[in-house]
Amino acid sequence: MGLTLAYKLLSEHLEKGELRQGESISIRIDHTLTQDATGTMAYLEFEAIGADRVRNELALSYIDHNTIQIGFENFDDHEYLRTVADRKGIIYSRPGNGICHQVNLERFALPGKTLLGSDSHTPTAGGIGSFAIGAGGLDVALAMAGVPFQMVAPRVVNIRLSGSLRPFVSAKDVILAVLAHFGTKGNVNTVFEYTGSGVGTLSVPERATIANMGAECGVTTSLFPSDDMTRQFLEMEGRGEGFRYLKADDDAAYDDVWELDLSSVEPLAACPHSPGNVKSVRELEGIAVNQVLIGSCTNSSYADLRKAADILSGSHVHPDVELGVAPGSRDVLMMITEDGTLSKLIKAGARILESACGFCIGSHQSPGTESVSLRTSNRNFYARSGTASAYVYLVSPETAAASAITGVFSDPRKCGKAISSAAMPEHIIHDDSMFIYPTFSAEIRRGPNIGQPPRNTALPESLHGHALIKVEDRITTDHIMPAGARMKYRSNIPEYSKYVFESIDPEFSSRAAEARDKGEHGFIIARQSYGQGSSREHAAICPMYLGIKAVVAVSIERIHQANLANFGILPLLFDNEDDYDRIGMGDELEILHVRDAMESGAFILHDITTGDDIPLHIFATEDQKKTILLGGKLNEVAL
Ligand code: MIC
Ligand code: SF4
Repeated sequence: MGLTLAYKLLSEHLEKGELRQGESISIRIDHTLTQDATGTMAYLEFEAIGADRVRNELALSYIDHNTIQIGFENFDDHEYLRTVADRKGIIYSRPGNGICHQVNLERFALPGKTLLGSDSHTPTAGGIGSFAIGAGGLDVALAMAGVPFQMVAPRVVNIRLSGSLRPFVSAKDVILAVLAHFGTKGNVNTVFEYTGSGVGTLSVPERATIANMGAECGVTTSLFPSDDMTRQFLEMEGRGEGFRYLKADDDAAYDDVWELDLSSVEPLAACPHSPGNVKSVRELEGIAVNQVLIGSCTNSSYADLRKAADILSGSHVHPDVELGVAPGSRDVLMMITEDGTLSKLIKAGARILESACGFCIGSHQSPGTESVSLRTSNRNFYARSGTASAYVYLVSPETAAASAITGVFSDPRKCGKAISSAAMPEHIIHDDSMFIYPTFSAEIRRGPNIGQPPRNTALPESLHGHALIKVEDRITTDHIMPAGARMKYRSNIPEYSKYVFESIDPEFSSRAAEARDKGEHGFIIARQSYGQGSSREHAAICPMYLGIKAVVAVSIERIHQANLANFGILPLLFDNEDDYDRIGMGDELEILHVRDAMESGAFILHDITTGDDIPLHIFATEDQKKTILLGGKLNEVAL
């Protein structure tokens, strides 16, 4: 039986363990990336473990999230990141250079390389054939120090593409079709591997859009083969020497196969408040739209903006609509400037936004009260836009542009315009002058907002406290740790901790801090798919800082589970799902004989309020159990 591409790449990088599905393995990491919002903590951790310089092949630090700079904090963070990069051997991508995943795809990602990034959309590079994984900052810090990355050998699902996309239907619609089929939960420790005759019809940026939003399904990564299309992309980027052909064996065995005929895909939209809530644009036609935003790491390539501009050309944005466009990289901005695409956008009334994450993470362009916002980004979680009452829909650039003109949800196939089919311009601009290469000499600068990564204490032998919050299904890391206006506190844990669960329970933080100060151990009770979405390890660090010792859930998503373990919080799962209903908010809870339970994996949660004993099991590898007992990786690793 032949090998999948995923297992070929894993076996090339295997450092420890047996490459059998479900086994715990460690792999060598070639490339790493961080962005500023997770990067400050990652580099503080890199320093805290005593690392003198990076040991992996290529380490990149991008500034793209906190670029609005209200107050001194963000600029200070950038200065810390710039100087620590210089000192430790990391390439620094200056603010203005673009969104990490888009820039990385254009300038650094290579087929066959492993990439670990402190951002959940790192798998974007799967579009070029990298084995690219999102992780918490501490795991990336360790990878930069040359420590292999621990993961579970995944199941591999084959998404077999045939046919080709019809005009006005785009890669965004393909991944929305994938999301409609696979959903946003239940895909932990899975790789989506794309094969079939349809793959060759998709450009690298289109593949990257599809790989990018695999993150919304919760998969470890998504992977495309490396073929002539990939070679052409790399040659145009002036990086042809990094090309290699890569594909699965013809008789590769997959855990599941799903066939999708690209010509059957129609314009789709993810409706509020989940990327998995997919409907056809046909069903939504006519809904009044107040805002249209084109950009983000999902859809901000040259071709995305070119298609949107072709639709907008000769028309003007509807008076009821605000239209914003954020090119994904400075290179894209220069290309659309050179070929006239930018002036089409400006003439149509678009507000040109910075090449950064911006609106996607709620840093600006928050929609109005109860208004409808159409975005080409990848997440429409509750309140993420900065306006809790708004209705955010995720759509393709084509649907976004068509709707911006009419002021209502519109099917782009009916817009009556002609659009370019060019995935790339004839001539690619690549200007690397906004990268700063390390000299190993800078003095590291730290502003007053930059603290130290907090350490947990070793896990006590018995836990005693209260259910400090009880939450429903699909709690995202945006619910746990808000971004947007609060993101400037990413380097200041005591301050950021004041906002844990802010959008669903603003009293949580003070309640938890009070319990912690009385010496209690806090419990979070959750249902399915807890910790979906981003890689932000702050969703573990800040609860830890507030005294949380255990998350008890029906299921926990991969990156968040690893972050909990990395900071010494117990990830516990109910043996019986229905037991979730037996624990009340505020119940007094206890777990005894923690070390024995760790050994067997079986825990009993005693609910003192009701007298119930609830069976739980730990969701952690043997290595993670050791880490949790020690109170987290910072207490474990010293270089
Ligand atoms: C996101 O899209 O949610 C983010 C902001 O890029 C996060 C990282 C972060 O919280 O800093 C992610 O996707 O991991
Ligand atoms: Fe930035 Fe949005 Fe992409 Fe996250 S999803 S990296 S915030 S553009």
